[in-house]
Amino acid sequence: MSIGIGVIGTGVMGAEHARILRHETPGAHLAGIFDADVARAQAVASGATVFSNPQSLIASDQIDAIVIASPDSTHASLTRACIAAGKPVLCEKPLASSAADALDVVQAEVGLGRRLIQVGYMRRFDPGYREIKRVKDAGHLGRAVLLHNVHRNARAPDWFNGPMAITNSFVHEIDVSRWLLGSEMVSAHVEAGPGGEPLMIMMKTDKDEIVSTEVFVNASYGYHVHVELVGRQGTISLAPASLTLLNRDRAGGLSYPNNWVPRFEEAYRRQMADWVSAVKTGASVGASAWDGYVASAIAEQVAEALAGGGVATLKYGPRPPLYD
Ligand code: ISE
Repeated sequence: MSIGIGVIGTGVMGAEHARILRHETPGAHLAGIFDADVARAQAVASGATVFSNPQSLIASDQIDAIVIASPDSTHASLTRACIAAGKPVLCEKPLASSAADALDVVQAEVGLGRRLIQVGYMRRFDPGYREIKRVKDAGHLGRAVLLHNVHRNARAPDWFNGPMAITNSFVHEIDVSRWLLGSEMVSAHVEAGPGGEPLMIMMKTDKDEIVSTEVFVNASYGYHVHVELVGRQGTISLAPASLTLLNRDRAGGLSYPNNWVPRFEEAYRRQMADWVSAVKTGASVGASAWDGYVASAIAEQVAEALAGGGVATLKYGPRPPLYD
């Protein structure tokens, strides 16, 4: 049986999720679309029902599960509406635009007593990151001591404001570092470069590992994400993700995409396929609402530290048993 998916929001990510659902996801079909911009919704729908508001999409009996890809500030309330309707959700990161709102979502899911939410931290599905985790978990590197992350965007979109390099971009490293290391972050130190960027963030984990991250959202040359995990017996890092090596003008080089969609194409595809399978069986995969809350809570405290003394002792509440 094919399950009907509704997509809320048809910007860069919503349009990509709709495309993946239409062309690359066996067992599911794009059944409905909502976007505040009706023309954009219609352009992405190609045959799927265009709803006039997100509430009617969530309530519709054509819709079995929902992908939320609308602006960050709408994620928490829409996710709560899906929980109230008892429908599974793949919510783009971040889960909410504040830690309090993210915790409200967690509490709604705990109140329901079963997991319906997956947060779109898609790096967990990227083949390179997965291989790093496999090698580390197999013990091939010895004890992990350091994780170096680099997160560069060619340029920040117009709607990016103040702390979004942390709350919208750095949240990826918070999530993927917790996932790779299987550790919790306990403290953070953040510094900004000249004019406010790049940001350099150093976190310590509950196992004393160091996690360093450069976040540079206006790095000009292209979209570039890198990580190296350092263990006592060896290191492992992502190989260049370039599809080509271009030789001209007496030089040769790799290429970088303009944004994250081509770089993480395979991760987005696998994320959708695994989510659809999980929806069918009632299993949970990927980042949970709890993971989404922790990422947003750390991001908020790092953003406060940036505006203050640069240092934070990270705090978040105890994990409810639903997420064990
Ligand atoms: C964007 O929303 C993403 O998720 C990208 O992966 C990230 O690199 C970018 O900075 C975010 O704005």
